[in-house]
Amino acid sequence: MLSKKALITGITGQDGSYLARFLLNKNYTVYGLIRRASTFNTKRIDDLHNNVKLKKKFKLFYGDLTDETSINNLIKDIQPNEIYNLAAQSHVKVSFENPVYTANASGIGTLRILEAIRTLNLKTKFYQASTSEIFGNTKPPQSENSIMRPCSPYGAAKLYANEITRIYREGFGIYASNGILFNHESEVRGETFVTRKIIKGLVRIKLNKQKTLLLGNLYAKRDWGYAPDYVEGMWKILQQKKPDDFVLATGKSYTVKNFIYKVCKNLNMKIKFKGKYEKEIGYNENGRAIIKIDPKYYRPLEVNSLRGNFSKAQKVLKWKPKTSFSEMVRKMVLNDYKEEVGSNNK
Ligand code: NAP
Ligand code: F7E
Repeated sequence: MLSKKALITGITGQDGSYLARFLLNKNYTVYGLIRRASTFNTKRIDDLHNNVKLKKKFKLFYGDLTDETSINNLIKDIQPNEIYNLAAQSHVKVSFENPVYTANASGIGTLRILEAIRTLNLKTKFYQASTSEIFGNTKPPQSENSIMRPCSPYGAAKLYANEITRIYREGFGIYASNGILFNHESEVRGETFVTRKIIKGLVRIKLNKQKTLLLGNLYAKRDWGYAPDYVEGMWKILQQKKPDDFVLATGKSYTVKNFIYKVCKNLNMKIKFKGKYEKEIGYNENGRAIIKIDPKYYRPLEVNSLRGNFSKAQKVLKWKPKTSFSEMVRKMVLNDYKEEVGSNNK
């Protein structure tokens, strides 16, 4: 049987790197769109890129979601069976500082791909990386039918992308689906997202490589799942007879503070918080201040509580998260511990 062709935008990111592996295991030929940067940005996929056995199955091309020409040419040349649009300016706090770029890349970038599929008259199936951020402060649990009222330029750009995907599906008959994914983390999560930042920081404090960890809002609640489980869900979404939108989540949520306690437990560290608001401080067993609040990490508008209802995905896709919260934290802590100890021995 002929191998299917998948194009992944955002292949250098957390999800892209897991999805590429998942699809290669399913015998796809994987094409990845990467941005030109002044330093290497392919760390998460270098093992695939440098594997001579994968030369014909794994190919990377330069392009950018803000550049129509590169998108059109790539899609025209590859004529992929499936496109997974994972590329985005994906940091919520940064989107308040770069709102126009975020709208261009994370919002209109999606339209550029859909327009290429439409004008080239292709039968390509399209997956859009939508997000729980589109719900804003709608009361949990949030599902596909919940009110969508984002609280950040990122959420607004992603809501545009979510809706333009639905509109091209309903208006032009394009096979286009949204995966509305709640937060998902892993050993290769970007280090500026709160889970990885907490783990890296506390591991380094444990190893006496760092004195304090500076954080923002400790009381936001998130529904944190494990990224490798979620990329399987993305693929399942595109294997349905009819295109549709699906929430992928765990149905459980924890505060940022709960996350800190969990990490400390894994590291055999004690932590006790005292004080309120910006004066809240986390002390270790020796009474040393190891966590402090820096208001620069507060957002102009916060999404307070996210917890997803994934019953549609469970029923239709037969998808559910496999990895528990505890197991995910354990894996992430172990990985960063090894990484930090390893860097000492270099
Ligand atoms: P990530 O690690 O931040 O990766 C983002 C990817 O997008 C990177 O490969 C990045 O390239 C690429 N990119 C950024 N701007 C681009 C542009 N203008 N043109 C082309 N590529 C560009 O994100 P992730 O966590 O893997 O998430 C994947 C997707 O799911 C994103 O769209 C995100 O918004 C969405 N999402 C994520 C979560 C989550 O919890 N992880 C939840 C819901 C939705 P560089 O490597 O060059 O920076
Ligand atoms: O923040 C609070 C922060 O940046 C989580 C992206 O993948 O998931 C992600 O967006 C919470 C927020 O993720 C710090 O205020 C406290 O309430 O890890 P985060 P996010 O904003 O939920 C969604 C689903 C996406 O789609 C996005 O692409 O943690 N928080 N202190 C902090 N957050 C950060 N980053 N840094 C802090 O120091």
